[in-house]
Amino acid sequence: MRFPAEPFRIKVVEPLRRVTREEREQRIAEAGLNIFSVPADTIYVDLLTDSGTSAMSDNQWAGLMLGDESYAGSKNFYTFVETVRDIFGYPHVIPTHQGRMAENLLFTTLLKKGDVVPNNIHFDTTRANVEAQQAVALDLVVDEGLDPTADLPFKGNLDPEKLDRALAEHGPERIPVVMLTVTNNSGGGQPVSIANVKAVRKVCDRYGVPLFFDACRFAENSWFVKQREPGYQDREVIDIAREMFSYGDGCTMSAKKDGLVNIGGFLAMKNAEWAERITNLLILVEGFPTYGGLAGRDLEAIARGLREVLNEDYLAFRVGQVAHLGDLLVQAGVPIVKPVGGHAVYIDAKRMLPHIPQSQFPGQSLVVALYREYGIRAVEVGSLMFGHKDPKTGADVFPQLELVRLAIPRRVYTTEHMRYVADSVIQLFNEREKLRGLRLSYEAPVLRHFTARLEEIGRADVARSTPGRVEHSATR
Ligand code: P71
Repeated sequence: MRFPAEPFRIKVVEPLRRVTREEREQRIAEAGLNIFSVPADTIYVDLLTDSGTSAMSDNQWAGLMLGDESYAGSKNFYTFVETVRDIFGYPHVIPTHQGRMAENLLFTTLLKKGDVVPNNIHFDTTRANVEAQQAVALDLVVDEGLDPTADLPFKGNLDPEKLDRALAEHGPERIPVVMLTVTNNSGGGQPVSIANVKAVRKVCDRYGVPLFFDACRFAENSWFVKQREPGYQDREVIDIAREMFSYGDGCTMSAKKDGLVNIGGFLAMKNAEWAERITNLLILVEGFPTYGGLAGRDLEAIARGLREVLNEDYLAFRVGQVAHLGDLLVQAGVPIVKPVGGHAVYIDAKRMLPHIPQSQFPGQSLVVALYREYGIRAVEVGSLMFGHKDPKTGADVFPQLELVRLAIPRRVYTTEHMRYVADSVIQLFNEREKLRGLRLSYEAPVLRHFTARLEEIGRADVARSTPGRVEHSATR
């Protein structure tokens, strides 16, 4: 598939250190086969996350120099508020240092014990912040959103019938807010259609419940609407975003994604009384309302990033680059989640490595091999991240999906980097029977994937023993 070439040129470069396979072998062993514990400067292509890893533009860097670091009333705050109001349409804008603080402030203010929050699929931090209030996080994505092989345009949609049933069952008094994550990260970066937003809004109205967006990847979602939803082909992406947000009452935002910055976030909403309560809390935990845990220069960079991310040449390249990586893998027969999402390609490790049972972490085995052989960092989204012991029986419970996510930072890697990643994954795919299962040697009681240590069962040197292996000179 062809897609537009990079709509930017490179003015500043960040050299990558050459690391030998032997060093990587040692590093990953020292890390207990946990990719979170590997030093980032030993990685060639880092696809751990698209969050906070964007390259800023010259325009954003210039904005940093215009940072007004006054404690109160920084001019950058006013530019930031004006920009958020213009795109999102919500009058009350509250800056935070990143997305999860926006979630924390919202849920601390709205939720009480036993409440229920529906969402298409809660991202981990959103779920954790709901549960921290002893409330229940309900995932109500359409059924096809959980099928990695269903090649459909809007697999991020929230099922309005499931939402209706949840509201009828729990009662609107126990559901203070309905959330919609755009794009749906935990479901593979899949978009939500405007028709679905409207349908969800209708159900919310029937019960008098407000609707909030988890808006991290709103520009990528709006781009998919333009590409895929009938009636939107001739609309500007910014207008699609404005229309989408017009059906909501507010949003939480991690600007580390579609804000094109390395740190920052915000809350925006219509309800003045909520905004006042949240602002009082903000002063306690983040700072004065005109900076909210950020420097003035950060607010300027976010304001500029929010405009740049809606540039359609940028979006065509961005979403096209991610799709291109997916296409290269599909052509070689590598099983991935389809269609490719906006910010990442998800490899289906269950189908790629059927000889490794889920109890032996096939996804993590692939993650380890990608780093050791090729210097690529991916992240497991499967049995290591979500597997747990049943509290009653003590039996192992594994998630339905066993995925490896290749998240692409924005404007950071070239298409040649994508080819390198594709070649590497394909090489491992062709040698897949050599990958071995893993077992845990240490696990923490919660969020174990961040600190777990593992070891290989029946260790086999995959690529080193293979004659004719492609040498990637960049990392040798
Ligand atoms: C991602 C992240 C960042 C991350 C978070 C936790 C562990 C590893 C990496 C963050 C999101 C997100 C959505 C939909 C809220 C947040 C939190 N995603 N909603 O995908 O995807 O934002 O990081 O600014 O607090 O790698 P925050």
